Amino acid sequence: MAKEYQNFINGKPVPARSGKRYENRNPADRDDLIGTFPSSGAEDVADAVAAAKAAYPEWRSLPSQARGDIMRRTTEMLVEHKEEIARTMTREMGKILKETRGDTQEGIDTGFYAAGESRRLWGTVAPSELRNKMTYVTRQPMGVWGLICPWNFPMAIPSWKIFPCLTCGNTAVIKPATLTPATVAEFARILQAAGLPDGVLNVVYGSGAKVGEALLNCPDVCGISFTGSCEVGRHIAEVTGKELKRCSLELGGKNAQFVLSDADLDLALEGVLWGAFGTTGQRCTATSRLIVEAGVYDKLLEMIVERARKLKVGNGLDETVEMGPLVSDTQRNTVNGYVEIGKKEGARLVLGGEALTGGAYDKGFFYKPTVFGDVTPDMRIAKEEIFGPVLSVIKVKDFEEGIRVLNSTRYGLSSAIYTKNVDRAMKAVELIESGIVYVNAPTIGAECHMPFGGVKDTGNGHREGGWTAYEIFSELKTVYIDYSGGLQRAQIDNA
Ligand code: UN1
Repeated sequence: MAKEYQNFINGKPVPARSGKRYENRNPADRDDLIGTFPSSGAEDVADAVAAAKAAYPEWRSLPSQARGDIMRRTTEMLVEHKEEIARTMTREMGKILKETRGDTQEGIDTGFYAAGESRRLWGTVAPSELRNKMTYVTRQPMGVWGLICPWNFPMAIPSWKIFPCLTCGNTAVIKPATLTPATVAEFARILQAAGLPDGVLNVVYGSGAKVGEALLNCPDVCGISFTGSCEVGRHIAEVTGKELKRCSLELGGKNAQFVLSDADLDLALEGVLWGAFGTTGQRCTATSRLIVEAGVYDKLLEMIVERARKLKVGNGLDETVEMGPLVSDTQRNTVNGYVEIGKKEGARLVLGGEALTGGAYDKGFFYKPTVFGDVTPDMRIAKEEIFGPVLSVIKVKDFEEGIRVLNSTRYGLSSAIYTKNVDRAMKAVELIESGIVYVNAPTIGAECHMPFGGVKDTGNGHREGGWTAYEIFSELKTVYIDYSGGLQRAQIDNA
């Protein structure tokens, strides 16, 4: 019998009001049914928001350290349950166990960081321009947040949103991705077991069109935190813009690793293999372009093909597998569509370029590690996000051209430069247009205590991760205290 998951509203499991459910299956093995989940709608969102709204006054009145203690206890339990969470995540998302353990670890790190940060929700004290008067800034919670999550990091990304959002004193309704709902169920169960009061976090399962849209349009929701596609992000920005609500967006990427001729090529090779084929290329930070200086282009391309063709693809639960399936058939069709586009555009397909089928592969959505050589910057496979194991390799004549090509997409999330020349490395850090830059390290692998996000169409200027996440989920209040006993008029009496 498949497990029947329920929404989690006001601390209780509840079915969708419509009674509708959907199945979630393992993308590596469609015979493996993870469970059935509620297909919720606007009425379920309304219930969840009402619960979050009712829980808000008490939750916000707790000292932030008391909230932080709950985050710490939650995190200790995540540590205990790390292995089973990773296994569930591999079953529902497809990425290999090593990576789902890493994803869970990212949630753990974010949780411990939140516990510490609950003691550091600092403001600023400034001298007043008048005598016998002081002024300072304090951080305030905002209300009920809507948290909308993608499927590629089923624990880490919900944790980036939940921990700072709740630590700041807000309550929330979270919509997990429809393709990876089980991990968040476990997260919510643990939060409750760690002492989170009912209604502070509510989970509503269902589609973006129904649940996401209802959250977005709910007048009692004060802000939306969204990670996903540019298209949906733009829509969220429009609605929240019109309603004057806060929204924080983490959108697409077309990340490049730029290798100069003086680089350690073995190191660059390890970096690009991990960046391009880790998570089957389904990270917003994935290395989708490799830009190589002409002098080492042929050599590096050959090294990549040699190694990538040997990557073991399969069910991520097998510890020897190096790359799992794509998350869904739709995703596989999208990836394959881009491969066809690349071929038509005249790029040279040097590896893969098709679904991996036959035997056990027929049970899942597998795709061969794929490499295109001789890609030019104007091709769609050099500009658009693919979200799959497809690497576009571009030859450039020198450093200046490489930087120009690197910056020539609409996105700007994560970039890497490989060189032993410190001057070049520093110049690249200065010139690269992206929110994250790595020197001699791949484009994936951001650390949870540092700001995470991008420039241009990758987002709207907010940074999740680190202390900056706490700026997203809180409002500033400026306080003036006059202890002069008389009326003092700023701008008039301060001569
Ligand atoms: C994402 O793909 O949306 O930096 C997040 C990384 C991970 C997070 C990726 N720590 O690759």
